[in-house]
Amino acid sequence: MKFSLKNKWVLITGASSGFGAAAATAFAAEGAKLLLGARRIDRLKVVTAAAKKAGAAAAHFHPLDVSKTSSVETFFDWAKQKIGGRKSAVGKLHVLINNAGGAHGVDTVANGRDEDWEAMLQTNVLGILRVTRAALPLLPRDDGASILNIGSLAARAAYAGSSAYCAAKAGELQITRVLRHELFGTGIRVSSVDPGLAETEFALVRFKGDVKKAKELYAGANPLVAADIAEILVWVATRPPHVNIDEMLIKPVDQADMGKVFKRP
Ligand code: NDP
Ligand code: 8X3
Repeated sequence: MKFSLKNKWVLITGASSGFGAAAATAFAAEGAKLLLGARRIDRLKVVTAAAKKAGAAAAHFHPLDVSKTSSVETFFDWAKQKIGGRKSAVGKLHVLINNAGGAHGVDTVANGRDEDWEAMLQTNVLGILRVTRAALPLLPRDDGASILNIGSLAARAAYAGSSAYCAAKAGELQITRVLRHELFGTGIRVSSVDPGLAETEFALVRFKGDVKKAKELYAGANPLVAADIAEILVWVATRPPHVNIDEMLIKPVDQADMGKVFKRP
């Protein structure tokens, strides 16, 4: 039987835009209770209001920087209070979506910058580890809980100018696989949802705010949109509790590989 998300707590990192914001609305429509984190509070406010409108049983937001352990700890102290207090929060978080992350720059290794490499590994890899460590005590055993990690086609393909991003997403994929071993016998499901080209703020961040370059990447490409991935996240989390979707690769039909996208006139 389909796992119901009604009145279940769902925690989403990177909920201020793109997949995270769309997931907030999609899980809200299932009647879930939402805990949303990211650095841009103004954007989280808007996403939270939209989630309430879409049918969330509850929706709350708090600042979160997954690249800092202290921020993750403060966020989880807040999350536990929202769920009902330190002790009663244990076993009450049914879905954790590790979505915060992204790419910074398109430099080759020869020209790469430490700050870009560090940002990519801090968010896409260490961020998942920090957030999952904090969340694990809250996830119920044998009650359909899910950890959904957002990976990428970049974990499975290579493209010049993407070394640290490919490495980071390969790291995410391996963390997901390791967690499946470590959580063996707990009934906690662990999945990697791995999109290809999707039109979000991803390109704007990658091109460091260059709107023209970001638009060019998507122009004529018929890319995925955030709602496509949000719908899939809901589907994965609502499978019957004995079903684990291990890994899922989703590409636009016009994408053959990383950097190989058919552009329609
Ligand atoms: P967006 O840029 O639209 O969203 C990224 C989200 O991550 C934002 O909410 C941002 O919030 C948050 N974030 C970034 N850094 C941090 C941080 N240090 N702490 C907390 N939150 C952070 O892009 P997407 O929605 O596309 O990206 C979501 C995920 O999907 C990323 O992991 C990305 O790598 C992955 N992905 C994207 C693809 C695409 O083509 N769009 C394809 C495959 C994977 P804020 O800035 O407010 O902190
Ligand atoms: C990004 C995937 O295909 O746009 O995570 O490079 S792709």
